[in-house]
Amino acid sequence: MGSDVLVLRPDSSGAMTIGQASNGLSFLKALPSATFRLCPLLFLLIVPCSLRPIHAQNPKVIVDQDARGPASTDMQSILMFVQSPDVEVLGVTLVSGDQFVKEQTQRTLRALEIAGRTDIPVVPGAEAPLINSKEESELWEQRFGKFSFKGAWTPRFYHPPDVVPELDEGEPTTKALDEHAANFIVRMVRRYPNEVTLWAGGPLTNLALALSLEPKLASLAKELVLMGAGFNEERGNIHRSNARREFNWWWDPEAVHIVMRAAWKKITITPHDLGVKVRLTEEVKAEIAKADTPLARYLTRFSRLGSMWDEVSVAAFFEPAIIKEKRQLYVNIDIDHGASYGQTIFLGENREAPSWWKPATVLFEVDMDRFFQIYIDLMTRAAPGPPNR
Ligand SMILES: [Ca+2]
Repeated sequence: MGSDVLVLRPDSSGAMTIGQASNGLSFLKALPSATFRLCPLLFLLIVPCSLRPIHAQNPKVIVDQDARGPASTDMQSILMFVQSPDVEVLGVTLVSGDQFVKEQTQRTLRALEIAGRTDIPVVPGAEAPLINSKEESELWEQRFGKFSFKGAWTPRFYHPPDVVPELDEGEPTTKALDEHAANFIVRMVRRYPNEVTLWAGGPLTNLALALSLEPKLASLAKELVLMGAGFNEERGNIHRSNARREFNWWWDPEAVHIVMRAAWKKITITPHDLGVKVRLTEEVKAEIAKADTPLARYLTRFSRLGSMWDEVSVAAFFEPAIIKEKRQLYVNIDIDHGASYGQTIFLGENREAPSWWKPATVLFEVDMDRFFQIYIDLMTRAAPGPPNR
């Protein structure tokens, strides 16, 4: 591994590759089934419902997430999926990251109760990264400086993994599935070969474990869509030294390394760089507050202003036409346990990459107006209820 990292650590040369032209696939060609009926109630008169499914069975999705709650970017992205009548959510699988998985499980169960989607299985997964740890992160900080955010390890709100605080949003009455998330992912992908989109909004530990259990997982899945990685965003991400240390990927770098070398048919990445440009505002919250639904009341009470990292990834999956700028890049992570541990590394499509690096479509700009139409529409709908299966 050491030689890989020495050759590929990108620093300034890596940043230059980002300007190269993309020869990426057309999203509309690549995702013919992702043509969804999303007619925002607020904009019905001016926005045609141009993306309407004519055939089709709804796409099957497993939502793998570090579901901090209540109403974080994590939870709102889950809610966008479960509010959509145009996808079939096979399950919500949870992984420690922004919070520990036991707390996330309770908060996700509660959010799905509020949304009226208790038909969707909630499946807890990895409590800890494969190799990275709170203790190692503290040793790293002693050498290289403090992180501004460390998810569940962040000192200002840290509690042990087994502790589940009282939930302000109410305690759930439903229960999680008695199965590990990695097993659930393997089971679903085997049951529906070539049909399942794995959408990952958190660290990739569950997917790495699933790949270890089923080496054919990547080729059996339809595609991988994820929020993670950091490129040239200037605000330093979770550490002032470098904008390529994005939280999801930093939490479990070895899992990223395993996942990004697997044989996926297609990888789509929404990086930190895009998420920080899209921010929840009081105006958008006010539109949601007009809806008289339990979900709208939950969001009005608990959602916080700020970046919408994960929601953007969901909207771009639902409606690829909102994507205004994307690039084909080889994307990976530095797993050298020194100063560079957990940094995104990348090469342009025309650069020579090691054979195990897979090209990914990386999104850098979306149509913001249309994004908010999609978000508001989904969050103000009545619960779609369980699909007819
Ligand atoms: Ca997340």
